[in-house]
Amino acid sequence: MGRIFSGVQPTGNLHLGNYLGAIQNFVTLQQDHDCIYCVVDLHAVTVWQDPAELTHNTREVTAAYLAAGVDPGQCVIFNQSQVSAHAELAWVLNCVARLGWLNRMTQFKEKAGKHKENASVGLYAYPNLMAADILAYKATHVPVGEDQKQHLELTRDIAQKFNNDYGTDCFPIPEPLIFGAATRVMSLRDGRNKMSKSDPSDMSRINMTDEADAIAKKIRKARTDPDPLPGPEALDAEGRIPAEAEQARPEAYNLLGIYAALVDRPLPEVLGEFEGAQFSQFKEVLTDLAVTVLGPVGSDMKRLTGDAAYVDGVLKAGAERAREITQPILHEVHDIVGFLRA
Ligand code: AQP
Repeated sequence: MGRIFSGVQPTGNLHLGNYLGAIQNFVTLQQDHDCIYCVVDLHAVTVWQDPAELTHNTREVTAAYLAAGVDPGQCVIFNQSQVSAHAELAWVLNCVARLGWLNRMTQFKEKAGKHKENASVGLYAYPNLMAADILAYKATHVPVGEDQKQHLELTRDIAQKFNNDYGTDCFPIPEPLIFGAATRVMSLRDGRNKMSKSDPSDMSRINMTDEADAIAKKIRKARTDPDPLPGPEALDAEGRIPAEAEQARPEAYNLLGIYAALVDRPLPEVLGEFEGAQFSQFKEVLTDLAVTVLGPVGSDMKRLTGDAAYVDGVLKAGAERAREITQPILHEVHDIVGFLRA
């Protein structure tokens, strides 16, 4: 595998979905790959961010990477705004991407809601910036949760069109890496919605910095259904949850998926263990596991977030390495496009 790029927005309320769907996979991948992990602050300002909170949240996401085990000695860790190649390449890609492509992006429709006319231009063009993030490093693989699949397909279209338009093979066509037992962690209050930072209900998500009693309360109050837990025969031949089963019992499969991801065991095995159990019994075991796994990460995150000098130093060193990688790629793009470099 070539080069890995991924990022998380510093928009507060980092949660279990961000951890299982993204950050935990970053740690796994760093062992044998060239990895670049970004705190995407330019993406964050596509919706209003209080400046002081944005600074704090940037340090907090960095602290989450470090606390989860991302090693700045092995990977490049930096915040996006410190590396101008992202914004510069995004402009060129704005001129490659088509309006029709962006009009199909479901995340813009969800985030802009009924007030599309009032959404920022940045929110609309967000996927082009994401394409620039990836292509500025000629990254070949992008670990993301399910929700980012459509944006990554757009990146592939943009890379392909740039290469075709200019008759070049400058950009590799990046592949999504969607893996792990929890690629789409759902809300604890409604299993049909994704667990998300912007959900107004804090009870809908387990935050990475939640204390043990908060985790216990959220899991205890998590929505369930009246039936006992299903067994492995409910899964398909590949050990996956069939769509109809998930639709019928979204909360049950969400909690079981979270358990499997946290304990790092295959889903059929977990269903085998809890077949026929009541939710009350299962929730106690899940709580203990969530506290054991997240507790140390959350407390390390808090300690590191408070050590601004250390975190800022990691980001500064990472930004320098990122600039060294992107500068020749940006020069290559300028030459291909025909921008004069005197
Ligand atoms: N619920 C989730 N399950 C699995 N993976 C998830 N990710 C996010 N939510 C889940 C993955 O986390 C990475 C970073 O996400 P992001 O910070 O760039 O933004 P997001 O996807 O917009 O996160 P949220 O929490 O859903 O924020 P809001 O509420 O603002 O929309 C990505 O790899 C993402 O797939």
